[in-house]
Amino acid sequence: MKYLVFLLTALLLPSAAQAMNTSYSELLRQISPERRAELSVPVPSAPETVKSVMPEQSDSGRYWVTASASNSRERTALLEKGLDIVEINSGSVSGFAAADTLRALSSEGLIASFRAISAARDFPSYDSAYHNYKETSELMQAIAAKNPDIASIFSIGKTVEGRDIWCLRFNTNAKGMTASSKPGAFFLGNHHAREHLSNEVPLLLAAWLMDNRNRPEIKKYLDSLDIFIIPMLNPDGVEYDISGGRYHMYRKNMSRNSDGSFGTDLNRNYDFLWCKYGSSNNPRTDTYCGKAAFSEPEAKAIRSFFAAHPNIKTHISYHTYGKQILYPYGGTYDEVPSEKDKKAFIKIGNEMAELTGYINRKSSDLYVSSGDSCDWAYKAHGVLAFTFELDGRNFYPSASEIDSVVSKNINAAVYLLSMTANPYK
Ligand code: 0X9
Ligand code: ZN
Repeated sequence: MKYLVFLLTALLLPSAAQAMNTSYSELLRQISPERRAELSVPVPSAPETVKSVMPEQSDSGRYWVTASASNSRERTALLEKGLDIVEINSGSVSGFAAADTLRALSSEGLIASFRAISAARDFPSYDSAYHNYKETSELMQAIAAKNPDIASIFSIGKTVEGRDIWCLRFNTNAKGMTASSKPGAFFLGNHHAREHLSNEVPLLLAAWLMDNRNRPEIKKYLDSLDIFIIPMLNPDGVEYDISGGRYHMYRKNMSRNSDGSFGTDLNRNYDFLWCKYGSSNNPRTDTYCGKAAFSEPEAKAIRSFFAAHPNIKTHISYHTYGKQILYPYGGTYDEVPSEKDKKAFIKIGNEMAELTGYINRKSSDLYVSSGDSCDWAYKAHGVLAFTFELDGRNFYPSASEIDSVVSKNINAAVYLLSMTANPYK
């Protein structure tokens, strides 16, 4: 079975990945202000604009369209005419349309504005150092290919739109999905689509660990632990958020809801006090908890992943932003039942706060929201699970900020590795 997984992985991921540079310092060099200046990447002061010309009959492109619609009936009519509604505002909706749909809507006087979107789904040029799904997958594949004795890559499941959710694993004797009795540490990013730094931190952590694998103080963890890294849990949402070379401020996954709207908040979809507090059962809202606990394939994949790896002891789920380290519970003001675990959360969290300059606190101090992944991981599996709210003053910090955020978070992650074999020491 495991050979089948490797074969499929090799077939599914482009071979270009084999030749890719995986060096941590080179990855950082690519995002340095000097390098960006060298490449003369312009940093625009305003979002890029695309000249909009009504498409010809032969045009097969896609368009981002804003059309007028003030009520559910009008929105339903737009859906039936082929508009893929993504955002609903008062008096208008925005979404994707093929050229012929755009022409038809325009002839009925329904179009407020439109712009062509490039087939490529990518970050705006000034933030091209961030890794999109393809680049993330290729880099993970390249890291695994360069370190075959210790690293493997496998998919933990597929997203709503059918993308693989890739996991990199560092373990000297267990590869792919096979079980291991070594203590496990698990780093996870991008529950929320627009939180792109939360992909960069675990992704570059993986590159850094492999670059430094022979340093005795790192080798001892690589030899004795089972390390899992899933940098991008919600690639559908990420690809939507960066589609057309601009940001969409999108948070959720890409599930189609019964009212035609999109998305469940994946960090409200786990089965601990599901949909009780700080979440909404209105599908159009950003904090929609989904039809049921674990209704979403991405959350289900995480559930199966934890079930398959009961050796996992420690965990960080990366989010942005706020410079906080949050420990359970966040779904209730109640304390975790074990005094020993509470002490470990405070001690380990405080140490990681020292290393990052973040504040360590109980998650509910921020706000109470139930159904989040870390509460569930702790409650269901006893995992010492921390939510990190990384730096940034908004959801789109400049690529030049990646370096410092990643570096300090590597220190915190390595400290967590040092505590994984015995978190209570
Ligand atoms: O609300 C969330 O899911 C997280 N914040 S974010 O801005 N990244 O969306 C925080 C989760 C922390 N958990 C609780 N306070 N329950
Ligand atoms: Zn988040």
